[in-house]
Amino acid sequence: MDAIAEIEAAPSEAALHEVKVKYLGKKGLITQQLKELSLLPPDERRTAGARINALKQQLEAAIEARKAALERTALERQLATEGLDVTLPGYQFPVGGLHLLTQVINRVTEVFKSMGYEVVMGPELETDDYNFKLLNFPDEHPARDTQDTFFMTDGRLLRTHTSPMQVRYMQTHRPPFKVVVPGKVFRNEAVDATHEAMFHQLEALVVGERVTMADLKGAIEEMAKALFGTAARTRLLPTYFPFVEPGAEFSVWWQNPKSGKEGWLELGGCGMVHPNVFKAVGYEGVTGFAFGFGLERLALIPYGIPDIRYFYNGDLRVLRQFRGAL
Ligand code: YSA
Repeated sequence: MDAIAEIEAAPSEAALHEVKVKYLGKKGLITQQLKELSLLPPDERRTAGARINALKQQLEAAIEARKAALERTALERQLATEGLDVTLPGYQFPVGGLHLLTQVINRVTEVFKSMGYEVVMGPELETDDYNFKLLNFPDEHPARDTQDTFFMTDGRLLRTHTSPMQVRYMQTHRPPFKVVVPGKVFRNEAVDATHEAMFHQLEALVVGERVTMADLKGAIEEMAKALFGTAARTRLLPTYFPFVEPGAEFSVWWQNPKSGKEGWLELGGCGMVHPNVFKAVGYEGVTGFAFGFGLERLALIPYGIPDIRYFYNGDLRVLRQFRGAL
């Protein structure tokens, strides 16, 4: 069999390689002939050299062509066995979604951003000073009992509210400003349908010259209208927090268009920043208001969720209902 026929008959890439070595390898027939050229008389050497080189090129081209043909056949065989059947039914990839609380937090912070508030975050592990003392809860103050929490051995604690960020923010900024702080808070709580040991609050703080209680009421009213519609109403009832004077709890009148249920939804606390808090951060000649409320509370009633624990037990049957709720 001549060389070209051998190449064209090579059944695999390995066999083709063997033929290539046989003719063009270091000890191959063609290589050998090229080496032996020097033994020929000079006048024969040139024609013999040209002939052998032409043959070499012919073999190289034949090898390339056979290699391409073998690759094509292998690919065709692979496609025939592994081919994609586009008529087969596909399967659906699971699609995730934002947790209802994440949606609520995003929505509420968007509302405040649209009213010109800056959004900041604070540490969840706090010192007693920020969580209590600088907020006018001295040691042994009875109001500390309303916010028991979890303590580290070094005296730090899991913050019981987002209010410590009022002090942290004021220590590093000069008024006037408007700021909100969403985040996780913790309490040593007997967990039930409306109380969790970990929940979320949103704090708002506005400080400037001549900020009044009317501004506080207006801010709460604006937030309620943006969240619950223009018919929403709000009310303040006097109450006590050490870091405000006067202090109030605030509620929003809400109506569920689906169930027709309505009522006062008590959201959180508010008031005018206490002079002792301003003294602790070295502010003079300004006034301010603050409020803070539970974000679970905000989501619980309007969405008809009967138990706060549903937010955290990871039951997909609950979570799926609120994919893209807002
Ligand atoms: C008051 C005055 C200000 O100027 C600023 C902020 C505040 C709020 C204050 N820091 C505070 O934490 N008040 S609070 O103890 O009454 O909690 C506020 C809200 O958090 C409650 O109205 C409720 O909506 C929610 N909350 C409290 N304990 C909870 C809870 N939500 C779920 N589980 C719990 N265990």
